[in-house]
Amino acid sequence: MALSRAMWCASVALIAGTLATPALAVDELLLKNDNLPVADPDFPVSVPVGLQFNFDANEKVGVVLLIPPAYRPAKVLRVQVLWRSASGNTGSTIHDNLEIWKGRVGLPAFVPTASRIFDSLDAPPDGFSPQLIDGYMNEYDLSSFNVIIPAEYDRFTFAMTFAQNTSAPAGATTPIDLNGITPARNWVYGTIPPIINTPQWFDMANFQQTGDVVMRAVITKAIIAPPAPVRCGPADIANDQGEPIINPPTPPNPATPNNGVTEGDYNAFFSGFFDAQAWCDISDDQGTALAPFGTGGTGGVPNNGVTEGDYNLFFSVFFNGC
Ligand SMILES: [Ca+2]
Ligand SMILES: [Ca+2]
Ligand SMILES: [Ca+2]
Repeated sequence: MALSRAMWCASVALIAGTLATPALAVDELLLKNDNLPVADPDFPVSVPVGLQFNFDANEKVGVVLLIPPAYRPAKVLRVQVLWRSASGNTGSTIHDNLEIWKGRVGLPAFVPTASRIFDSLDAPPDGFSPQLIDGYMNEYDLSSFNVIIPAEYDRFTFAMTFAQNTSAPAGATTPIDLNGITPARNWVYGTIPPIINTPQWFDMANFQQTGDVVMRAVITKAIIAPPAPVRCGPADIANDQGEPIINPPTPPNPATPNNGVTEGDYNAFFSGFFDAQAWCDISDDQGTALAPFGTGGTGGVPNNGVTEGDYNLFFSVFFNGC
């Protein structure tokens, strides 16, 4: 276990390289605890860092990142891991996985409670393990995985699991900055045999670590689609004021109630049927209801928009109500 070992810390001036600033889109925000400059993943990182801790296989290192209110709920677009040895040129290593937890890991438990919402090994279609290149800010694109931190969480945890032991300073590790450590932002998951033999999260600030781990994330404010309207049957196409709730030309007033199949649905159907408006498309051409109420449009039966099939279905179910 790394925490029980004699620890050392060294500041190393690293190989010279360009420190460019990568462009962030206007709606993106870089989150970090460390005070090192923004680093372009395409160039070696050339600023001094600390090398501390030897991690063991299956241990995790994690950083807790705070989400400004304007970015909640947050979508995690990319994550970054600085990876460094003293020489900065030991090549690349593949470790086990990357994880995102909503909330803050560790004890005492932070409210709302942390739970893991992303594991790169489970990422579709085949999962992945991160390859880390010594001397670089390694960046991983998570934007296609829809990793959303719900609005009630003001922080999340980005963690990585080691596949094998690290061996700084000769080997690379996750380095730290040189201006002190922020409590409850840097965590390691492991054991301290023989005292604590079940893995758990430990706050590195309590274990002589002197800097913040240089692991970061780029977020944007998540766009949460409004929930699909609740409909009680195929004829329930509008709210009680006749504002369409399926394929609406404009979003219906959310304050207007929808009490199932009413006059509002009748009015909406006749206001749109003869113009073939999309909210009247409730069945396939044979009058079989579309999902979620039927299997319309499957089995080779076409659905050419608003046709006689929709008319027939609407009146076959309208007077039944819901
Ligand atoms: Ca710091
Ligand atoms: Ca209705
Ligand atoms: Ca139709």
